[in-house]
Amino acid sequence: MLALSSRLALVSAALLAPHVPHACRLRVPPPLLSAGRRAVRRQRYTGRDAAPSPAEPLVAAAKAAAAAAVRPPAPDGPRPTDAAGFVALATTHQQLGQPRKTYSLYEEAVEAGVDSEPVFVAVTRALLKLQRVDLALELHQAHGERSPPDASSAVALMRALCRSKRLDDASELLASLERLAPLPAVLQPTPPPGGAAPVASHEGADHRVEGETARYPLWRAVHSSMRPALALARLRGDEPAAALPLLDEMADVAGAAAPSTATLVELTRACGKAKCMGGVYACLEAMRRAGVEFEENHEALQVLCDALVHDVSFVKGGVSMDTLPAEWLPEAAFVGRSNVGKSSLVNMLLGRKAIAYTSKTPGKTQQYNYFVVNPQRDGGPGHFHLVDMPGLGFARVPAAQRAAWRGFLRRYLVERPQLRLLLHLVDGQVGPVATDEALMKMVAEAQAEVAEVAEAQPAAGGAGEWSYTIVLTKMDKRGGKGAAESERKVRRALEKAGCRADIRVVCTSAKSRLGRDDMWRVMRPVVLPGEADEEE
Ligand SMILES: Nc1nc2c(ncn2[C@@H]2O[C@H](COP(=O)(O)OP(=O)(O)OP(=O)(O)O)[C@@H](O)[C@H]2O)c(=O)[nH]1
Ligand SMILES: [Mg+2]
Repeated sequence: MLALSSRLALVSAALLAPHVPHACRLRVPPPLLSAGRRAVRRQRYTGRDAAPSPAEPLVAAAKAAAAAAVRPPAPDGPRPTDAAGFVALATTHQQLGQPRKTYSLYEEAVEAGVDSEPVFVAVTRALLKLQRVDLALELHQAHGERSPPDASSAVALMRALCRSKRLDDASELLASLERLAPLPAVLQPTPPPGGAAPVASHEGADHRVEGETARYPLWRAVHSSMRPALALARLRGDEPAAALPLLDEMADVAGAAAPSTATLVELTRACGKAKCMGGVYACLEAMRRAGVEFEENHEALQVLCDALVHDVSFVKGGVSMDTLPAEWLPEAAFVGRSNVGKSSLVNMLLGRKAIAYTSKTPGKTQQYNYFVVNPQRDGGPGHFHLVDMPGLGFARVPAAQRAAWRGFLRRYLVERPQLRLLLHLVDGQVGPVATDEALMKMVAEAQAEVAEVAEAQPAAGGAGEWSYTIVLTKMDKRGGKGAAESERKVRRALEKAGCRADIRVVCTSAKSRLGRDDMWRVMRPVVLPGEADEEE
């Protein structure tokens, strides 16, 4: 706030400047205007016009300020001697539509030895307003040789390059800024004790690097907004292969350098449209690292699901090994006791209301129901099968039938090379029961058998091996404490059955959609099977 006397002086100056065209006069709020008028009237009434009054120096200063404010510097007048003069002149040239003259102001300011930073900012802004992104880029290159640009100018230039589809220039700009603003020293990886590999941590970066380096805002802008902006432009330009490395790098940062949730949601949607499944997974990872709460952010969850599932349809129901689809597609199978919520979870995962039939009456699903996801991808990433299996241990099914189903399941686990992921659903309220323990035992034996075969045939590259995950269902009925208790019970049962110790346990609810993001994380080897092959 200006002091009252200065405000009065400014008002008076506005009134006392009759040579200034009406439209150019200072806009003064009405209460101040009347205060100004009163000040002028008082001067007239007291007849002090002739003698210098104490207010006069102020009025003179305000007159000068008003004149400077209303009269932009003449474009061909005397050259400015300070940064403010160059900044004002940049506006004049921009208003006159003179991009070259605007550009040369920066060089002039450098030669004149004034503080070139504000001039650089003003000239960049003026050039972008004149839509001369080429000159703005040239300016950034010239300035970058002296010092790193300010973050907001760099972001504005990156956005303008993306808008005008100069994506190769945008990539070069990004690379040069990454060189100019490297990872702050405080975030450099430090080897943890015990000789483990060093890990770069961006968590809590804001807090730790405050004041450490002037380049920090630029480093942050590069990660949180410039790289995502370029990735988005690449996706929209139908260049998913060029977008993917940018998205993967984005997924590596967190804390201060993480993009906003809105940016990540927009990127996820664009990845879905560009059929870039790896990109969707990079966004999912970036959301995890940015701490996005999916339960509270249903939009993010829906966008994620829409990006991964364009199209889904029922294929067929298999009742024996010979009647399963012969097509080679990676598959994820949902298994568990009757009524545990398998069909409901298939619907929840796919974002469909009732593609798999659910029922309060146990024993609804009687065959291996195959659903094909994204058939238009034609064997590429994101084209896979989901299998909704019949419930195990249902008492009203004849014993012979139950034994036949068990035999079929055993063969399926050992002899089905398409199987990549077995999701064993356990009621989160009840915990594992005898049927679950029997299934865990069968899984441990089947996995050992598959691993033995894989070892005997190393040329097959581990074909036939699959991962196993426990999914706790109906967790909307249990609180956070209940989840920990259910997980403990599951871990004990797994150990007893001889299963591996690193098996994942995921909490879900088909009702509240809890755990849909985790389910998709678990589904990664099915959605992106090529990636797993590369790792092997
Ligand atoms: N509260 C709650 N109820 C659920 C949830 N998931 C499923 N249910 C209910 O549990 C019952 C059984 O669900 P289904 O999805 O048909 O179970 P299923 O495992 O496919 O059953 P079978 O096909 O008979 O083996 C239905 O009444 C569902 O509405 C959940 O997450 N929360
Ligand atoms: Mg079912």
